[in-house]
Amino acid sequence: MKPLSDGERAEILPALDGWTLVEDRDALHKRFVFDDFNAAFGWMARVALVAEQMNHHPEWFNVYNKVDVTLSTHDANGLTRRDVELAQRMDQFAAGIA
Ligand code: HBI
Repeated sequence: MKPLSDGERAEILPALDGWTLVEDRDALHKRFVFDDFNAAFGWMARVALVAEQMNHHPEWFNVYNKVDVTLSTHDANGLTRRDVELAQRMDQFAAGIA
């Protein structure tokens, strides 16, 4: 799996909603905040099914209504299109548009 090129990064990353580059590794981070734990965990459950279908899994940490997510591709030791795709799916679920 090839990491995103500089051109792809310049094009794709600014278009992601609220995702930032992690300082000490080639990864994306976003904190999702939900109304309560039920909403947070329900979102995680939906994402988990998609992650399994994609065979591409998030690194995430949940406390009550917040979920901190870090995306990177282990096999590429960096960001790939799979991370972008999963980030977009996560945003769609969180926005209730999917
Ligand atoms: N998830 N984020 C991420 N990165 C990977 O490289 C990855 C994964 N889930 C499953 C997976 N790779 C498998 O292809 C390998 O563990 C065999």
